[in-house]
Amino acid sequence: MSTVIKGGTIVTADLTYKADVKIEGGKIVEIGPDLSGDEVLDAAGCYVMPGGIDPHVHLEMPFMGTYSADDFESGTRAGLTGGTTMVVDFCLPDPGQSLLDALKRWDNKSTRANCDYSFHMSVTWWGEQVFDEMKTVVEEKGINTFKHFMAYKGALMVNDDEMFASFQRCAALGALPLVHAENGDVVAAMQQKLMDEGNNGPEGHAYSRPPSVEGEATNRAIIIADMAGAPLYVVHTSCEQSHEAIRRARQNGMRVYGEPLIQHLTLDESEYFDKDWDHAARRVMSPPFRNRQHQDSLWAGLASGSLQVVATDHCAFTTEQKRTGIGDFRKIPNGTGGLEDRMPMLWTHGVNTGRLTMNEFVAVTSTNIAKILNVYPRKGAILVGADADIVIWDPKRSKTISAKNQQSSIEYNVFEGKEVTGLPRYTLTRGVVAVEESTVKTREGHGQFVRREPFTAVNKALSTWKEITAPRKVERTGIPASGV
Ligand code: DUC
Ligand code: ZN
Ligand code: ZN
Ligand code: ZN
Repeated sequence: MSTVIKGGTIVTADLTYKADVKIEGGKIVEIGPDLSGDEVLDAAGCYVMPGGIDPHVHLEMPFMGTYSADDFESGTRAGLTGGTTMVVDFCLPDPGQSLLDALKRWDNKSTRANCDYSFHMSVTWWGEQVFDEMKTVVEEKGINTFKHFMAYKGALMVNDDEMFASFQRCAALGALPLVHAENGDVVAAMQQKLMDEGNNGPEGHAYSRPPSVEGEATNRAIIIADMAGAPLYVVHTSCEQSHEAIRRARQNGMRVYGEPLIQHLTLDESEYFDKDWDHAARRVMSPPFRNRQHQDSLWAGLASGSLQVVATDHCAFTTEQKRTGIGDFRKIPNGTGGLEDRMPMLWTHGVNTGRLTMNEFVAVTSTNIAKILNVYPRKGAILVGADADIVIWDPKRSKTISAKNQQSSIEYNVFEGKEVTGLPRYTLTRGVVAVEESTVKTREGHGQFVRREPFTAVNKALSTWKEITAPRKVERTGIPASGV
């Protein structure tokens, strides 16, 4: 049984050209003019692009006393509806818990996924057991990325010495460290101060996490990674201070990557000053939304290449869950949704406005991510031999985003009322049509775990070759007698 995508224009990270695409056994088997097959998908007037990869989601995650509301079924259904064909979720061991035990929980819940998926492993504590298990995680479990929280003091946060040890371990294993970069000590102190002053509403969340605490932590993580001889990936880069640190590091030859979220690119801090408590609390996430200047910085970074990836940090909570934080913003579960809307919102606000080319759109939603996470060209490519994870994108299709017809299981949407132009006509996951215009045909359990192999030495940070990581022994003479 073969499928042919006919009459479309292929758009990849570096090329735009007219050709048909033939699929068999879930893979792309031929690209060229006038192909025929058993089933034909009409792509006239459409762009044929690699399916989106969302490298940052939290599905059914135990967090802040509850569980994020979308699971692997509803989350991947939402993703596919918006053109995303692979997600990477964060396995989150409790502090003190075995990484491998935590992974068993993630293996169980991910069996319901509608599209392919992978995991990052979180390092939420440090010790010999973590050091040992990291090797098994990389070599046996096919996970080559480790996330570190510099915030969430007293819960998930790791200290600088622990990060340094873990980054060195990553370097030795050919793994890429990730950081949630916010100064957790300062955030905790600011939160307490705001509460003491009677500032307990959701706006207190934003006041306690200003851009400078993110910029400081990003810079600190970059220096620690460089000292450890490791590259670094900074999740949810939301502000100029953090972007600046990444830009500077890259100019100095370090492999540092930055990941803005679609929420930070398109929504701003005024959302927290909406009079309605629910409205503001639904938008509480870390880092919080920023002002227009920070948004402009992120867009500029995507266009110039100093930022490489657009993700969602999809971590949806119902209004009822958010209300746990009435009277104390510190208890509002942090997180917003975005899986279904990332690609249409980025196309509308990026490509349609001229801020991004179509090829840049493909790069930041798919190809760059596949390369950084080491799954290219199996994912992120329209090439013979690649998985047929494809979105057939209709640049003329429009809709108004609304919770009324979304796939996510929560009852609101932070993008409510936004008009988007540019939506999938079809989304294919390994050759299977999962979405056809507004008809969702996802198959629960179709998704498979994607192994990600360790990186070769070539992808390690440049500092590996600097003298600082290989101290030179000095043969000294004339050592003065002590106590002189
Ligand atoms: N930030 C969020 O807003 N939610 C999940 C975790 C995080 O770091
Ligand atoms: Zn985070
Ligand atoms: Zn409102
Ligand atoms: Zn996250």
